[in-house]
Amino acid sequence: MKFLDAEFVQGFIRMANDGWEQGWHERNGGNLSYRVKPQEAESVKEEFYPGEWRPIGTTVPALGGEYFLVTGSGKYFRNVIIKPEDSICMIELDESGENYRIVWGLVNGGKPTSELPSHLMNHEVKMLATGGAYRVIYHAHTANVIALTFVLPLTDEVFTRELWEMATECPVVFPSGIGVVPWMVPGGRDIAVATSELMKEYDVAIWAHHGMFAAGEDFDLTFGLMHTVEKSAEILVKMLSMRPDKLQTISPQDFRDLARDFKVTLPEKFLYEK
Ligand code: 2HA
Ligand code: ZN
Repeated sequence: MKFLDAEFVQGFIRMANDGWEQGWHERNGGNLSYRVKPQEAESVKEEFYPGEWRPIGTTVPALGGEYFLVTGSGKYFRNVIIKPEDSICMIELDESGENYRIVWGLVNGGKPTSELPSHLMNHEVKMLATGGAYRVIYHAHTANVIALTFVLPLTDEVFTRELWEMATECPVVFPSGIGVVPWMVPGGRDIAVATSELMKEYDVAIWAHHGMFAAGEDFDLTFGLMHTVEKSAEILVKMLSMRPDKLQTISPQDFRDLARDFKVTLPEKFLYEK
């Protein structure tokens, strides 16, 4: 099978373009990774031309030998759909989970996303927590969530509760809540460790004054999660722009009733009295 015709590659390209069309990827902002299934890697391996092994910058032993499709460092989401072979790459990890090599893509040179340590550490946490079900990690520069990180306290409790209140579907779409990482230097191991700690509990982590990470089983669920959180943030920004307080909202008891009927568990730490 031709690499670019494979369904998982097409799904990856479509998701990158959807994110671009949402306005979440100015210049080279944001990055996307997908943990490739063994049969998918097998189906395109005729086109592999492995490069040099290089250090990941962190260690992900549980991911040894896995393949990932990832966006390239400095590459633009805007270009993924027109020149995927220049914008994205497939990488293979060595058995120790310390090194990677490019096996396809980035034909004009370059490296995987600068946030590779965060992507891989999040993948490792999610793979272990879900018995392998989660395969997608997505980082986007979502303007409304970023705006809120300047005016809301940077706690998991406040962000989760405020975003839950803005749209009834939210507690059903992200029942475990949202984690918040205070401002940190991006690109390195420290922010990767902080983010992957939060990913043990949540599917969404906000990076203050920077953007968001979302994790999920497939492209639809992960894009949909990012979209839902950002839309809820947009409603909150609109509401706060009209007036600083609410005349009415969804109450803690309303959330408990919703949880019962929709068969989700909502942690009580988010249902505090205000
Ligand atoms: O430029 O989004 O966090 C890519 C990024 C870095
Ligand atoms: Zn970023």
